[in-house]
Amino acid sequence: MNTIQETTTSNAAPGASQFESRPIAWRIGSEIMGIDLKRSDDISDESIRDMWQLLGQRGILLFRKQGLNHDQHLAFTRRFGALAVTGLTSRYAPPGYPDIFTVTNIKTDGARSETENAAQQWHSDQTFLRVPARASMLRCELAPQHGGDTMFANMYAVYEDLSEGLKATLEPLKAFHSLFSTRSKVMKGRKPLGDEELMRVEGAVQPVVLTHPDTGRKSLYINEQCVDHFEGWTIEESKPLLEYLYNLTSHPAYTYRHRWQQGDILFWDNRCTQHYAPLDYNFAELDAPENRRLMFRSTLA
Ligand SMILES: O=C(O)CCC(=O)C(=O)O
Ligand SMILES: [Fe+2]
Repeated sequence: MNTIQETTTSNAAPGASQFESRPIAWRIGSEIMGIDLKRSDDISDESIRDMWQLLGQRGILLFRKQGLNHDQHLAFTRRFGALAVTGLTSRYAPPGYPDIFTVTNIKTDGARSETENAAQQWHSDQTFLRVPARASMLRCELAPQHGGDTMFANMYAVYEDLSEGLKATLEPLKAFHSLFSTRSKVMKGRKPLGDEELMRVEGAVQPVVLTHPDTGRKSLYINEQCVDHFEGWTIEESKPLLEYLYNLTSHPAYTYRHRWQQGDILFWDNRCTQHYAPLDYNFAELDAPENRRLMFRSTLA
C-alpha cells in the first residue's frame, strides 16, 4: 500500500507558516489550527501557499469553529484563486451572493429543498463542465443533532492500490461526465434547467486517470453521479468495470467521515478526492429544528 506523505507542523516552510496542522485520518485530511479565517487578508502568502500544498497532498483541510459570514467565506476562498463562475449555483444562492451554493434540507414555504440530496452519490464537483471545479469550500451553519455527516475518499489511494494490469487498462481511457447520466440522482426533484443552464451542462469528456498538477500523483477521476460509460464503450460494457471502481471508492479504508459542528469549514481538492453525504439524519421529521442542516459552498475555478 502506498501511504500519503506524513503531515506534521514541520512540513511547512520553517518560520513562514502561521498555522499548525495534524492529520485527521491516516490516508486523507488534515486539520489546520491556530488561524483566524475571518481576517484572511492578514494571512501571509506563504501560509496560503503552504495550505494549498497540503491540500494537494492530504485532499481535504478542516478548519474548526471559524463562524464565517458569506463575505469572509468568499474572501478566504479567493486567496486561492478565482471563483468558479458557472451561473449554475445562482438558483441556490443566498440573496446577493450568486457564487455561493446553498446545500440545505430546510423547506421553503412547505416545499422540500432541491439541494437536500445534492450529494447522495460519490462525486467531485462540476466534472460535467469542460473546466471542472478545482477545489470547493463547504461551511456549516447548522448541523443536525444526529448525523448530517459528509464522507470524503482519497482517490490517489484508490488508484494506487489497483493492480498494475488494471492501472494500464485505465490509463488511456476517457469517460463522459454528465448531470444526466443514467445513474445520476442529482436532478431528481429539481426544477428543470433553463435553456441557458442546459447549454452549460452539455457534459464533458475527462481522463479516467488524472495526474495532479501540483503533486504529480495519479488519481482515479470518475464518479458515480456523472459517469455511466467510458468514451467509445457502451453503458452495458462500461457498467461492470465502473461498478467495481465505484465500490472501491466507498470502501471505508479510503475515507474520512466528517461530523459537522457549526462554524466548521472543509476545503477539498476535487482532483484527488470525492465526497458523499449519507443522509444519516432524521429526514422523516425535517420540520424539527434539531434536524435542520444548512451549508454554504464556495467553488474555485
Ligand atoms: O451535503 C454535503 O455534505 C455535500 C454537498 C456537496 O456535494 C457539495 O456542496 O459539493
Ligand atoms: Fe459536491
